[in-house]
Order: sequence, then structure tokens, then C-alpha cells
Amino acid sequence: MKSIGILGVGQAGGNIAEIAATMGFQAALINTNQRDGAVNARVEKKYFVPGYSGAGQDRSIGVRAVNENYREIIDFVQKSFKNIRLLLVAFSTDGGTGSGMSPLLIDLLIDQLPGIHIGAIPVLPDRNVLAGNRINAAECMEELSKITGLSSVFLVDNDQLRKLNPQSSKHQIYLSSNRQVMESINHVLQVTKKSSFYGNFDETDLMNILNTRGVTVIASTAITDAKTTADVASKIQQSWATSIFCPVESAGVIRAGLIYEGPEPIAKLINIPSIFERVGEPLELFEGTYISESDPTVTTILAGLSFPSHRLHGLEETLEKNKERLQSLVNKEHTQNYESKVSWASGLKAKTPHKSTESVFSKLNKYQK
Ligand SMILES: Nc1nc2c(ncn2[C@@H]2O[C@H](COP(=O)(O)OP(=O)(O)OP(=O)(O)O)[C@@H](O)[C@H]2O)c(=O)[nH]1
Ligand SMILES: [Mg+2]
Repeated sequence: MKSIGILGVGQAGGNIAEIAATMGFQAALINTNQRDGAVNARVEKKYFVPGYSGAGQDRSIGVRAVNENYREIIDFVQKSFKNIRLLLVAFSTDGGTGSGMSPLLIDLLIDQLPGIHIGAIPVLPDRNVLAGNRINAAECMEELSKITGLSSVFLVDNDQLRKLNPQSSKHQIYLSSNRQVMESINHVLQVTKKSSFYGNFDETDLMNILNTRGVTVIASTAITDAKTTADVASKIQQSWATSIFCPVESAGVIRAGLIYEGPEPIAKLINIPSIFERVGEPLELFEGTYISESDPTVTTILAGLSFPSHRLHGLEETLEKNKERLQSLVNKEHTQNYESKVSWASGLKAKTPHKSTESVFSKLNKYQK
């Protein structure tokens, strides 16, 4: 039984929970729209907030859904997961349901699920989304970043794939990012089940890292062609920039994991100071070395990173740039009207004759001889 559970909220969250379920994670989903959640057939445990049919990108509807039903929702979550150590709540930040419900729900779950750490898998939108989505994402991230008892935040960035594949359909981007995020979490969890002569990375090590408050990145890279310690360090640093998560922006890793899988001779090219040169050495490092004949691969987990303000400001930038246009759009909504120049002409239209109704009796009387 895996010790990490995945709770999806809203459409994107449900899709991530679906992939998680196929990988053997305990998974559940919550939605305000039954039809959206119904497509995630692999997730058995589902809660649909009664009386709603989606939030239509309105975060306040998501917040209201939690306010009105928090007892049932908490009860549903408690019943859906057994013997997990970490619950990750997955949701998109730019819709209404997941973005509105999740920060409040996470804050409640932190107190209501004693003994279980709560983390998050928020999804940031790609570059093509419009103002309304950007406003939602900014609000959601601000709320999330203020939750004090929160563990790892795996900040999935749809733009990481959009950058590489400008021509891909939304569907391809979503599917691929959902798969990549769950594969990376699954991979580090599976490593904890392996044993090694040279240094084990066990589940307690992993939980120590993942329970760290802040942004967490998991990245893997093959180091097959590396000849020097500098080659290895640069490959690893590159993997932090190209993973499915928001790229690492600034120094300040608090806890980290470093897992090597591959042939023995290459393991000696791993040099901790040069790997962490750019992001600063962490407070604690948990290492695992698994010798095999497979392609040499290094997986790193960086936890306790700051929220990526550069990326988030980029998301807000187009709002700032278009401030006046956007404000005038909103003002227009309730003030606009159309004034016809031919209103005089309505007098020309045929009038329906005024039909006065008489009582049956008065008609009967009229014909009385
Ligand atoms: N990575 C990923 N992103 C997704 C997926 N589905 C939707 N998104 C992202 O989520 C945004 C839409 O949010 P949804 O999750 O559909 O919204 P919701 O939480 O269901 O809220 P409402 O539909 O407004 O009630 C899109 O702009 C995408 O950024 C998915 O399966 N994977
Ligand atoms: Mg939806």
C-alpha cells in the first residue's frame, strides 16, 4: 500500500487523481460538476457537492461549496484514505472549483486529519490563457502560500510543456503533464522500497523531505555521457530547469534527496558541492545509491524552495499591461446601451386594435329582443 494519497479537486485535479489511481495510489476526487468527475472512471471514491453544476471559473463559488459542505467533505476525505502519511491535493489554479475550494479545504484538512501531512499539486496555466484565468491563478497562489501548516507544494507548470511544444493541443499538454508529475512522485516512492548495499533512501527520508514547507521539485536525468563531475552537475541543474515543475528560480533548498541508479564507476562523478553550487547547500541531504547495469540516472528532490515569484509575476504581467483595457471592459458591462436613430418610426407600425372584453351577460342583453 502506498503511503501517499492523491485527492483531486475540480477537473484537472480529477484527471491527476485518475493517473494516480492507475499507478496504484489511493485516490479520490471532489467536484462541483458530476459530469466532469464521472469521466475519471479509475477513481472509485467521488464526492459531488450537492446543488452545484460547476463553478464557471468563479472561485467564490468554490469557496462557498466548501463553506456549505465542509463536514461532509472532511468526512469523505477521512473515509477515502487509509494508512497514508502524506495527502497531496491536486487542482488547477485558474478554474473555479479546484482553485476556489482547495486552499480553504487544505487549511481545514491540516487540522482535521491528525497524523497525516497535507501537501499540494497546484497546476499553473500555460501562456495562452486569458485574463480571468490569470486572476484566478494569482489569487489561488497567494492563498496557498499563506497556509502555515502546509507540506510540499509540487507546482506543476503547464507552460513547461507549452514552451517545448507550441503546436500541441491542450489535451496533449494536460495528459502529458499529469503523467509526468505522477511518474516523478511514484518514482521516488518506489525507490524507497528498494534495498542497497551502498546507502538506502528509505520512506522516512522521503517523508522528511516532503514534509518540508515550501515548493518541491523532483527531477531526473540520465548521465550516460558525463565524463566529469562538472558534466554531472550541469546535467542535474539542467533537469531542474526542464522538469514538469516550475523551474528553480532562487537559492534556498532546505531539504534534498539525491538518488543514483546505475553502474558503479559513474557514481563517483557525483560531487555534492558542485551540484548544489547554484541553489545553495541544503540543511539536510538524504542520499540513496542503487548499483545496477541500467543507464546511469540521477534523481534529485529539492524541498523548501520559495514560491517562484518571477514565474508568477510573468503570469500577472499581461494583467498589469492591459489594466486600463480590462477595467474599461468591466465598466462597459453595465453601462453600455444602444440608442436608435429611428425611434420616431415606431409610430408607423401597425397597432393591434384595442380589444375591450364585455361580459357574456352584456352581450346576451344586447341581442335580447
Ligand atoms: N495539467 C493539467 N491541467 C489542466 C487539466 N485540465 C485542465 N487544466 C488546467 O486547468 C484549467 C481549467 O481548470 P479546471 O480544472 O477545468 O477547472 P475546475 O476546477 O473544474 O473549475 P470550473 O470548471 O471553473 O468549475 C485550464 O486552464 C488548464 O490550465 C489537466 O488534466 N491537466
Ligand atoms: Mg470544471
